Amino acid sequence: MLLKYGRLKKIHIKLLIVVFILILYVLVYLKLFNNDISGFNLPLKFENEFEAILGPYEAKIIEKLGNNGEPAYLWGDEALEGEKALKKFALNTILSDRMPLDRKLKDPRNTKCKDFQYDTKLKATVIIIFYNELLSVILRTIWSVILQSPEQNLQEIILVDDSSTDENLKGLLDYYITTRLKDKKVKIIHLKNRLGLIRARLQGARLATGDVMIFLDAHCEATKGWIEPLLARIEEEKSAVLVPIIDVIEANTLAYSTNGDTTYQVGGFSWSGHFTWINIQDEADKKKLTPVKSPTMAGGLFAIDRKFFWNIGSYDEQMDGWGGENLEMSFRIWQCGGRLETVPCSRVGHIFRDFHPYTFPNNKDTHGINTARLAHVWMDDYKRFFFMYQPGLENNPVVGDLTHRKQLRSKLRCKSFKWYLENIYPEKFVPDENVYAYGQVKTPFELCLDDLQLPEDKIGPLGLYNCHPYTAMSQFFSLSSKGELRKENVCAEVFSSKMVQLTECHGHKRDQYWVFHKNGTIYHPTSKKCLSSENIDIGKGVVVDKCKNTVYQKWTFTNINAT
Ligand code: LR7
Ligand code: MN
Repeated sequence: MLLKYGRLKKIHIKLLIVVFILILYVLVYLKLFNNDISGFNLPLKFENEFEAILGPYEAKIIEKLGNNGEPAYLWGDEALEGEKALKKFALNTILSDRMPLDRKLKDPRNTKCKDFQYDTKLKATVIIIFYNELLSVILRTIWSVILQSPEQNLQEIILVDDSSTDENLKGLLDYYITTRLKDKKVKIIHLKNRLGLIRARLQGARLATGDVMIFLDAHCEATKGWIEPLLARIEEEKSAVLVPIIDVIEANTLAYSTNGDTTYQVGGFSWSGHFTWINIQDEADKKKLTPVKSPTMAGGLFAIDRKFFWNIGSYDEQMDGWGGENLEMSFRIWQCGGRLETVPCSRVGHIFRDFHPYTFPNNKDTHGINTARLAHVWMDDYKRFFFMYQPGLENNPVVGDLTHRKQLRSKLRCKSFKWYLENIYPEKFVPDENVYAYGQVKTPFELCLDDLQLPEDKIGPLGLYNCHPYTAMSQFFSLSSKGELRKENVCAEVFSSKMVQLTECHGHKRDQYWVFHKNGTIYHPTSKKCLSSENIDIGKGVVVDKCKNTVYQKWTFTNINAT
């Protein structure tokens, strides 16, 4: 008996040691990942303090302000404060604080969407990351998700605080969750160090348990029926990554505005590495209201099967701060066998701000660096265009080690960027493909055609400037096989039968049609005139003039394709 008892005791001790080590592991794990899972055991002594803040705060809310997504206005001193806030935070914070957190919105969907029946049982984890966002805006985002998602489709909402410095986003937000959002399946983690939005999303994803993950920015409002078509589509196609139509919540009046219920755009990109909106090529697609192919996504709002997210390479964890992850994920999804689609029957509003209301550690150009990373990994030779915009990043050690991402690409046997361009985004203009000539366009006086730093998607003169010694995108022009003298999105067009401006390419020749002659003239058949640099000052726009034999009408392209 005694002996047995002694052995048992030994086993107990061993067990205790094992349990102790396990606990230690869990603690170390939590520390390692910088997570502090909180929000559930608040010290009681704070309760009264939080109530003392929340009570008056909630009492200030004006019922029906911003109801139905109508523009809302404040009066007197508050209106002035609101204007100041808009300048400071790119958001009317004063107004947001007075607007109901659960305001009602109109159903923005096309009426046909309302007839579709989705009976999906999939459950979503909604992941919302934030850094110093306004408390009332975050809460409105959460409330909209809770109120607009059927109980059976919502696994949980995970908030990831990317180490905000705003005090309200710590204890007060936690307190709100434990009291006002009790039993609403809302969890929060506070990261100990600021990780940037990419790694913050990864932290949320690691804790997710739903079948599907839906990522949202912290200043969104979901609308009626938003979640069902996303889940239903993933149920039928696990490798489909989906974006809703993203409507605009206006930063000053918080009005929820749409482009009507049939007009929407999908994602494209620019060679400078930015996300752009593009029109849908197939009009028939649009009318069907079924998911539509999208070459890229904006990045902030999307639904993805949880397992597929990990299998397809989640995110590039070495991407810091903000930017680039959206194009990286878009290219990767398409090239590695997935699909990216816009779901027109799902609509979510997003507050579009004119500037970042937050700063970045060390002022690093994270968008540029992250884009250089994705260019090296996914764009093959086509990265040459991006690096024409960012020559300083091409071989720069700040871009970091790419081994893992390149390994991922070969492990998943992903297709080439050329395949992506040809099959997924055939409308994308490649400055040196399907062109007669490209590069710098020079006069005999070493002056070059120049876009004069025209911002993307703006209209401006086709300028003349001293030729750069290196190839820079501002002096990179193409004479396309359609006879356009163009850049990525803008074409040279004659107006007032003399001036030449860069404006959106329309693809119908006419005033945007040019012919390059062997004698060096660039002829404009519609006006029967020639491109001329005569009497044009540096930094000003070129013109078309009566064709004559003069040096001012001679041009040379750096590269001419054999015809
Ligand atoms: O260091 C940071 N840590 C964060 O957690 C910086 C930001 N964030 C949070 C931030 O609080 C917000 O919730 O990350 C989210 C996105 O930041 P925004 O709202 O400042 O970004 P954005 O809306 O201007 O930018 C778009 O592009 C980004 C590129 O990295 C992200 O992908 C954003 O999610 C994305 N937003 C959208 O796609 C919404 C539609 C806008 C368009 C077009
Ligand atoms: Mn945003």
